[in-house]
Amino acid sequence: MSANVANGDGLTAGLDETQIKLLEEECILIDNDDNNIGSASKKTCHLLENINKGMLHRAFSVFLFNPEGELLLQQRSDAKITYPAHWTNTCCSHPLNVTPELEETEAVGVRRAAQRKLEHELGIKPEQVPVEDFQYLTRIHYKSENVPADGKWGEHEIDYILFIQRNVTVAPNENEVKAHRYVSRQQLKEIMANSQKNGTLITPWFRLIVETFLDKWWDNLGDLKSQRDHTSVHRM
Ligand code: DMA
Ligand code: MN
Repeated sequence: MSANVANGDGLTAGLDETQIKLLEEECILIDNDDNNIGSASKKTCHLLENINKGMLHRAFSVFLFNPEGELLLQQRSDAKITYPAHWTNTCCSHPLNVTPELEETEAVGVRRAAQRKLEHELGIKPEQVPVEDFQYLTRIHYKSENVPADGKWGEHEIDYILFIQRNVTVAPNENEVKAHRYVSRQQLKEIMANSQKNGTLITPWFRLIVETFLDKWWDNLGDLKSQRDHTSVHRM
């Protein structure tokens, strides 16, 4: 792999130091069927130059609901390298190339990574989000260029969709999260419908999920097992 990979010298000039450091994380490289084929740094995985050659990595998206059935949204911080200031689902990131997060049985590695990042981004204590409480629903294969467009960064992932309904205490990490709020289905519909008019930025993957699957899953919050599809990878 390394011979084809851009070193990215100078690519991070002017970016947030903490976020630059996080580019050293080692993500899991996969083929189109989500088979582990190696690893590469977060930086390498998110460079358009590599994405355009087909490089693909494993990711997850958490949708956390409170006991009232409202969804927790976050606004990404201005420091994020990709999609700064965009509103999105509760938490997104990547399982890392470390033994506990590589475990594929019942997607336990991805669920462990979700628990880790809910604490890192939103200050949610791991005991409030037990690994066994995350419902893995399905996988979405998705690609996009960064917004605002920079010609450098993008996403190309197979994204595990994880739902969890729990009463949690949120204490956001300001380097990651600018704002957060719970929304009802009606409030989310209004936010999405008025986003252009109001200048509300929405991540492309969250918009895709809202427009395709979210209603059906939200309808079935009390019986998420009925919504599981662990065989498909939805190409979007
Ligand atoms: C990447 O999220 C994952 C998806 C599903 C887009 P991210 O950019 O928030 O990752 P991280 O929090 O690790 O920077
Ligand atoms: Mn990614």
